[in-house]
Amino acid sequence: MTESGEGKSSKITSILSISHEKDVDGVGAAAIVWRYAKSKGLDFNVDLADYGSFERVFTVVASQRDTLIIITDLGMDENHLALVIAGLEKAIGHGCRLVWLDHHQWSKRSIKAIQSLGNKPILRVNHDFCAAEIAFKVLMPRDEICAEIALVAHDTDFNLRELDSANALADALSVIRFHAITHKLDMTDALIPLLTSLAKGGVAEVWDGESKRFKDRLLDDQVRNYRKERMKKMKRALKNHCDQMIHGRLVRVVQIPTGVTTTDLGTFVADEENLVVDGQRMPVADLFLALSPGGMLGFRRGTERVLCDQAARLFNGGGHPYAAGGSYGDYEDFQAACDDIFHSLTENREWVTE
Ligand SMILES: [Mn+2]
Repeated sequence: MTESGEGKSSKITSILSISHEKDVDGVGAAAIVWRYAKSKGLDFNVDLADYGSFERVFTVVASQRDTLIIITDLGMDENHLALVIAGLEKAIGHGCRLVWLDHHQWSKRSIKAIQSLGNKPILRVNHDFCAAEIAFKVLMPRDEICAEIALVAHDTDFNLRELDSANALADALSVIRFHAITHKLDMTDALIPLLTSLAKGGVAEVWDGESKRFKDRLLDDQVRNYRKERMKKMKRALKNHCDQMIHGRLVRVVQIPTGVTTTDLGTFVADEENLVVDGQRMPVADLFLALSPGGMLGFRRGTERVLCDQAARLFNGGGHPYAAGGSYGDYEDFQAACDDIFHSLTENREWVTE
């Protein structure tokens, strides 16, 4: 037996795609991996996961044999690094190979741990692209369907919101995910129909660009209804906003309703047209915070006079200058929580750009 990577890779019979369940980027990346598997004539299995389910995912990984494991749109969960490495080591011992494509922040320790694995692992982390774009470039650079999936994923992941198809897919994903959460369904099972269509014929298989409707009538109705309800909920939430001028910047906190994502709310409050409360027009805030009932904080910005990632750092979080996340913790009184948040933002001015 030789230890050469080529010798082992020739035994590869299937692909296991592990991707982020939460957004178009993650699901799009999985669709690209699926098309790659088809192009190579390999069996395909998929596990759509989120942070918090690494223990389950890497237990499954540990039992794989002669499988190419392709992980996309997931960074390393530092708290579970040892568990992840142990699972991957076992799989690699069974003739598996690893390809990990991502665009999140990676610590040196985690990069080294992955690169030290056997069987020539491939780790590509690039912050300039979304995960679906990286998957497209690395795996299927000549496939037009994958190119379009990557384009749509980019539009949602960088919050450009320029493509109807991208907005529609993001909303469809929310509809499916909220339904699965409410009914305690397996997330991968719930997303398989959409993923299958994407992998089969790309965005055009799911969305009719002419009529601007989903080809699946039921899904189309659900998304329309979801958008209507969401608009109502966001208007109601905005009524209850808390505003404060801090370091010359307008900071606005809104309690995020269930069934609405931070991105939805962030997009809503960034448009002046939506900012009418009781007949009064409000300005777009420099810094916008969405506080969830569970105490999670989403940060978005209305101007470039603030840095979301620096603000999020004050709440055990991080992210990008234009979007970030953190955690405030449990609270009962929204107004009191806002005052407390404003206090933290007053104490520090790293988040203010000059
Ligand atoms: Mn992503």
